[in-house]
Amino acid sequence: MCVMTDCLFCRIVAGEIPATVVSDSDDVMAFRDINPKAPEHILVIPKAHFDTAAAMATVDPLLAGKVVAEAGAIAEKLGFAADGYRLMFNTGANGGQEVLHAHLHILGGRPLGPMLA
Ligand code: D5M
Repeated sequence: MCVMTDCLFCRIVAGEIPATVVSDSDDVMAFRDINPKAPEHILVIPKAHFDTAAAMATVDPLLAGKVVAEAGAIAEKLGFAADGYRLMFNTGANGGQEVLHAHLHILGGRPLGPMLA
């Protein structure tokens, strides 16, 4: 379980900050991005705190797999999987990571082109 009281996403996990929750299980949670870059923009996070996706996958590869699998399940559930979507883990400063709690962006609902700017 998440213990980082100064982490924004840990506080969402703890219910201290509201979010538009899309799915919630014992160890993985998904909610809508507050600043959507596409018609469908959802963040899938491990409830336990890891700074980065790589740290999560190193310590708990099963959990990392659950995060990715949940992204696919959400895309199916919300009906945009067939048209395709993008999964993205921003990492560190050059990767544009603003929240230092591993999170998988799901972007969908429109053509995204070859790469996001
Ligand atoms: O992405 C961090 C993302 O987190 C960014 O797209 C905005 C989103 N964000 C920030 N605060 C919130 C809250 N309170 N709810 C939902 N989404 C939020 P990064 O990859 O770190 O740049």
